Amino acid sequence: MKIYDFKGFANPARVRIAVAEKGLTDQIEFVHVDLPNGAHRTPEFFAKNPSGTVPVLELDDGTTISECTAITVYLDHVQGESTLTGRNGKERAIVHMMQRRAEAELMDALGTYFHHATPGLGAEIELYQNREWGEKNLKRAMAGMHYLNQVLSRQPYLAGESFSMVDITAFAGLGLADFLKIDVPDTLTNLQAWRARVAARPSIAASQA
Ligand SMILES: N[C@@H](CCC(=O)N[C@@H](CS)C(=O)NCC(=O)O)C(=O)O
Repeated sequence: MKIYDFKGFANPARVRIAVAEKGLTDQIEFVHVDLPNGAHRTPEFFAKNPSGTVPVLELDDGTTISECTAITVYLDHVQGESTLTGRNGKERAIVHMMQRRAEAELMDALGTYFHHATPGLGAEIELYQNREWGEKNLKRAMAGMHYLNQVLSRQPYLAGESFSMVDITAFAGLGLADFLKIDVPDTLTNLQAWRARVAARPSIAASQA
């Protein structure tokens, strides 16, 4: 299998953590896509992912799967038990509900702030920017952090009792916040404690190696 990505970027980080969690590192060839130089805006790359984003998983039969959630679902079913995306219908439903919230309220909101209210990927790539929309999304992301903190007041992980892809999404989202020099407020003690616990998982160090 191949994964087209850009090491260190937030969404690629989500899939790299999932790969490490599932013990699949040896089965993947990572292919660097030079986003700042527009390598994801070519006809060849659009054929793999019409959205022009990384990561993209390419299976040995040529099938291409984009969107971190879909990629993680696939990786979670390659071998062994599905540990990241729910073990039964109820768990799967809750994981997907919370995954959507972690994306919309944190990861994607910060991504929109990055693309609209900062230089983003550079003038060649950011052809339309709307600073007000970017700033509005920063407010949304801060509210998202408060929401996640509240969820963590009643359970150890974002989808319940066990670690899941939702924790990966939110952890990578906070990594993007760091990159953007946006602090997690000190008052969000549940989120801070959860972050430290997730950071200690071997998959985090392995995904950054
Ligand atoms: N919803 C997508 C988001 C992917 C995404 O936005 N990736 C960023 C890198 S972190 C990207 O490729 N951006 C390229 C661009 O915006 O031109 C997913 O889950 O994979």
